[in-house]
Amino acid sequence: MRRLFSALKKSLSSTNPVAAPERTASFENLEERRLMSLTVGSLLADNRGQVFVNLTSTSGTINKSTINKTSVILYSAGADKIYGNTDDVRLAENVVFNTNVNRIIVTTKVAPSVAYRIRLVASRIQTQTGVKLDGEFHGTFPTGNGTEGGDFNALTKVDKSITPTIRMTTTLGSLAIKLRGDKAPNSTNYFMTKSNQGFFDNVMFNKSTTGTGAVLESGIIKVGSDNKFFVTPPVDRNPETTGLAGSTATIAFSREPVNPAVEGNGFVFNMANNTNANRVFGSVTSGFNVLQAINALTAIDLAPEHQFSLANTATVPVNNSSVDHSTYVPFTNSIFIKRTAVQMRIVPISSATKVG
Ligand SMILES: [Ca+2]
Repeated sequence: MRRLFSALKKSLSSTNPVAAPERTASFENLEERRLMSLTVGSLLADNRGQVFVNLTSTSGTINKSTINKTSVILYSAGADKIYGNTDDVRLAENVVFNTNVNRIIVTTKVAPSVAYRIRLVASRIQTQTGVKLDGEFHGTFPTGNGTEGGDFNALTKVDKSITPTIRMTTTLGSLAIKLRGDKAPNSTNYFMTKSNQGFFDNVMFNKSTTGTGAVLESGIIKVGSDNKFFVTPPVDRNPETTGLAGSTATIAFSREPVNPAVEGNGFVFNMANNTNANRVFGSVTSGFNVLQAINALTAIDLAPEHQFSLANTATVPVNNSSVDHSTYVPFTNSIFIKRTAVQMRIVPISSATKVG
């Protein structure tokens, strides 16, 4: 580099007026090419058909109009069950680009736990100065081979491990929960089944306690955009003895207030080291700060305007500290779970691949 620079200096001071600018230009272009890139920085996909693609640009603003259904494409395997050939079927999808964080959000509907293919068309996805996506994917992020161009091609794979990760999106942010199928197989299976059914979508956080025994509960009361809400019927499941401690940032099924011998759909996050051991079936591996933020909100007792059939379910955290039980508007003021789904594994796909 030093030699190149001194050669450049030499040429700049050269008496030849034509040679000097030429050399300067070629030196600058070399530097530019190395620094300017648009890559996929990370990607998250879930088993209900939602994908987050985080783009990284060192080439300035990404051209939002280049991100649409023709540049971001999801496929199913088609009749032959092989991904990556002409038999693949494009999935109906919704593509949104969040310019604040350079994130593409793709949503489609897939049967839970069916793999799907993700393709980003490099020739279309560009920055405002026309730098194209450097998208080649070999299993690690960021993508690319250092030269712009090259489609991103990946396959989602169902996490068949005994400790899958749930991604939970709330109105205040997202978190990841590792389920402990090794210690709590029944509870893990039940939570995954309910997640796959979308049962926890629009379920509010309904109990918020701090200090000794602090928990944040959810899973029981559904809230609708019509501002009505209802307590889901109890299911009376036999508790599982998991042997896992109720330490901070773990998740445990609640016992039903009307019959503490059984469990239902209610679950709590332990916000402190608690004594509810043996009900724990997983732990929060990222985003615990989201739960702490929810638990720090003002919680209001909804009774008596809103009657609940279950005791201890009415202390609801709200997003506005001036709201009280008489001015509370369920969909507007509640903090709720928007979605739970199982995170998929992401693998490169370069040629036709059969997924079992
Ligand atoms: Ca490339």
